[in-house]
Amino acid sequence: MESPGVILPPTPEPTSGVQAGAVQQSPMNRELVTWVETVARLTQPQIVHWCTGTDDEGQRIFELMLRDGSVQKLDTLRHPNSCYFRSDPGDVARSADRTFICSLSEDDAGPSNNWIDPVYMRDLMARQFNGCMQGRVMYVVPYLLGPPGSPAARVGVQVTDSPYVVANLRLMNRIGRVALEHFADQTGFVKGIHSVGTLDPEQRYICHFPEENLILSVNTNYGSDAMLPKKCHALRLASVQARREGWLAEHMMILCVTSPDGVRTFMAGAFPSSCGKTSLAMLLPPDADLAAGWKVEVIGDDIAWMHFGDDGRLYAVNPEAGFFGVATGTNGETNPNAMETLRSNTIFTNVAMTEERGVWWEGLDDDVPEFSTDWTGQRWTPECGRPAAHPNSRFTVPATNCPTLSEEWDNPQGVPISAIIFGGRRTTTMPLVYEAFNWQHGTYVGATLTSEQPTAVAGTVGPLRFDPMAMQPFCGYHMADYWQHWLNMGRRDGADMPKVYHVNWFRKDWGDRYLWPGFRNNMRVLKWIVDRVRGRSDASETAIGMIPKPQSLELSDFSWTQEFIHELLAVKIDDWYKEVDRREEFLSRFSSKLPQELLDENDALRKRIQHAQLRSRYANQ
Ligand code: GTP
Ligand code: SPV
Ligand code: MN
Repeated sequence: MESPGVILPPTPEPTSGVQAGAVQQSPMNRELVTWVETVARLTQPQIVHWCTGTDDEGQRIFELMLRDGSVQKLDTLRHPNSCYFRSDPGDVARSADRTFICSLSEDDAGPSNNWIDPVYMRDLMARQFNGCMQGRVMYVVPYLLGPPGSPAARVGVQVTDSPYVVANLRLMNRIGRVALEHFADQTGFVKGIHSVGTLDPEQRYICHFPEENLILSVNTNYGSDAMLPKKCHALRLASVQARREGWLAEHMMILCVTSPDGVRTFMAGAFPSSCGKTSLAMLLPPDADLAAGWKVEVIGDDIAWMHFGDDGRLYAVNPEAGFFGVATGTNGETNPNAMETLRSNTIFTNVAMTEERGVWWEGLDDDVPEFSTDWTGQRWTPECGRPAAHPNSRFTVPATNCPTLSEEWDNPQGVPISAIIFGGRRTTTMPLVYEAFNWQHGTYVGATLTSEQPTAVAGTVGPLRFDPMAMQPFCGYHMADYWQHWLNMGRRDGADMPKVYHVNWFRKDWGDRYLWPGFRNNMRVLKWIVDRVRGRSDASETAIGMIPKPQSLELSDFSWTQEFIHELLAVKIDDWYKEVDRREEFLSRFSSKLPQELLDENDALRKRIQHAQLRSRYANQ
């Protein structure tokens, strides 16, 4: 039995007068200590380790994992301070069907969540956790979500028996002392218990108890099913809290576009998992735009918490402090800023490791290693017929690694959001970009967001799935109540809501080729949005919303053919009839609680399409 080192007393040593005093005297802090003692009695670890978040502690946990073989050190020249981890082959992505919302009433969870009775589930989880940490270290990780000193920030504590999870939390979150210092100011904290357990997928449970601010997770060691501050706290529980308190907890990246005149425009964007949030947040503008003085900077790549400011605008903070990004497909062309970001202090999960202790994944480069160890731990050669990296392989890095991190990223007040962008993977129907008419229409656009998720087989397209606001897997309560909350936000006295957009980088032609080159070129769409929110660009009104006039997309330096542009911006009546029918069927699943406004929007859209059809018929006569 090895311990990572010093076992700290539950209350940290005072560092400076007032703050440290507050830590020790806070009733929250006492509640925390009592709760941790209760958890330890249940799980029976040999050692309880309170994480301080210091570099020294991180180093010792890293060395411990190296010694027990759970991670491998990468080449120190090419990947300073970085390591390689493989998870169990049955534990490589979020387990949506093992994720439960255990609200007191089933109706509060709604039709889009798995609900289980909280009393039953607590009992089941108590049996899972009983003695599960015997002979091992129980880490206690206090964490702060949001910038230090921010009125939007919230605290929580995750107890875990996984050093790998602690290592990830260190990179992804503000943990340890800085978090404890914020406990005094808070009226409550989220409690999370996690155990790696047996990793048996049949016995895996990721459970949320919104009334108790409690998360229980067992038999997983992967991603946000095990790193509880991310999706479990910052989205599922926070969404419930946000509704109660009048703010929004969203699955959105946050970025800042600076125009050549120095004006900054902040945008938030919701795209379903693996549909382009990190890529857009880290976007590198085309050379001509860089030369003209345009700049794009990242504030967050996955989650946004948005509160009203005194001026009635929505201000966003990123509750996290690091990125857990998709590795597969990331390269110097698709995301050069991500490649810079992961040069050091990175945990690579489920990629391939080369014989020189480097990393490789499909889509990284053409320098395919002759031999490597694949994500399952087997010897891999280019001829072996298996992928070297798992399609959902990931990198974990601190945000401060990113060369384009905005200086506003930890502004306690957040950044004022001028535009909210929704987007999914759609091979047909959805134009490159359109603007919603107003907040209610924008809420409808978000509520009916769909994507064709790629399947595990490369090159194929999955079925069309609704993923409202990209929150289908992450909304901790009834989806229809959530839509009502969005509508209510826009009706608040003095509210000055962002404009809402829908984008699609994935439209294809008959030959199954993307019509849009994407990536850096998405800047052309961001610039149009900047112009729109600054009132400097016109648009054509169509049945579905406002669409750029081709000349306003600034495509002059662009070799893309005019036909493609025309096709990209086309609103095809037949496709939209099908779309409206699909949406009506989807919305009707929420019948009892569905806000009437969303049905009204769907009907209004259908009428506008009918008008457009008539108009084009007469025009052709
Ligand atoms: P999560 O971390 O799962 O929430 O994913 P994400 O939304 O951050 O997606 P990410 O940016 O990691 O992109 C996922 C995949 O989409 C990657 O394979 C990207 O290469 C691809 N992608 C992103 N932007 C574009 C684009 O403009 N065009 C095309 N064709 N692919 C893109
Ligand atoms: C997502 O699926 O949206 C992710 C990956 O960001 S995970 O952290 O596993 O949720
Ligand atoms: Mn995500």
